[in-house]
Amino acid sequence: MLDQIASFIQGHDSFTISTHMSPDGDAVSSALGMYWILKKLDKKAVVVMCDPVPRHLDFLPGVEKILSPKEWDEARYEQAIVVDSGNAKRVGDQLYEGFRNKFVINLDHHVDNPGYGNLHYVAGHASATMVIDELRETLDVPLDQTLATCFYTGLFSDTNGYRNANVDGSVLAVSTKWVGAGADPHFIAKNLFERQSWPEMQLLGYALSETHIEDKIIWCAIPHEVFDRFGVHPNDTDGIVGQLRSVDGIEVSAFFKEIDQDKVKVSLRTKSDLPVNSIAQHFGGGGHVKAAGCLIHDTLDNATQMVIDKVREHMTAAQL
Ligand SMILES: [Mn+2]
Repeated sequence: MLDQIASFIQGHDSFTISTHMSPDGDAVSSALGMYWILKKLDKKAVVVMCDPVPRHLDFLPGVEKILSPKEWDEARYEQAIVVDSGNAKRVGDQLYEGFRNKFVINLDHHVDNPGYGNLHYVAGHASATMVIDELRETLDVPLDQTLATCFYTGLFSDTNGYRNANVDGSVLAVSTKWVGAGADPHFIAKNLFERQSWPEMQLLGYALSETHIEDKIIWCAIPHEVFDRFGVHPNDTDGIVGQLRSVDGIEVSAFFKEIDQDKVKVSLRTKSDLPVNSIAQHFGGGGHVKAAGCLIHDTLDNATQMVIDKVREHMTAAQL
């Protein structure tokens, strides 16, 4: 399949690249990695995302070129490449229609990806950037510092700083290759994990004061007005669910953000073997076995209740 995708890319001129809504480190890095590969092949390319890039990713090469849906001139870029998005709708409502009219290449590492699009390559790698690097090799584009920085950032971010269960020798070997090509581990780690703003830290304090723990489940729900009160964008709080999971004895952590009225973004994490992506799928979302999410159109209270009930149900079934 990679060969077919590579020859399709070689045979066409202009591409729009996108990724999932609320883009994280791997989403932005794999989209930019794809962008730089296309540039090296002298293609016309543009990256568009339905939500803004989190502030701590502003060091990535090319991040300033990323467009919002309003800035995107859909007709100018004929083909579409979607990276790191487990299903077609996760590109977001503002982009989904536009992408439906295009030839779509789906490059991903989510095991529950149904294989949407006209061509797809889904490999169960630890990051989408590992998938993009494979495509780079197939296309014979040389690795350089720009690409290596994007690739390393996606992998370091999606493995939570090499702490996830899927970190093995191949993950470290590919990282070593990228460092050899110029990726700077300390610079990337500082940007990813040590750039919380003081308001974000204060919001974390508030979140902890509103956190519940019951039966090895930890969760916290943040109403929309709280983000306004602290002056923090909901996209800049993705670290909180990981902090919650880090509590000793916890199996599942859940973080609920009311991003708009009756629009609740849910993040789920586990450190047990309970596949949280199957819980997210029940609500129309998805993701990885140990990290998944969904968007629920209901009140914050209802969404919280429904998801926590579902988590309990799955934990009981798994005898956790
Ligand atoms: Mn990813």
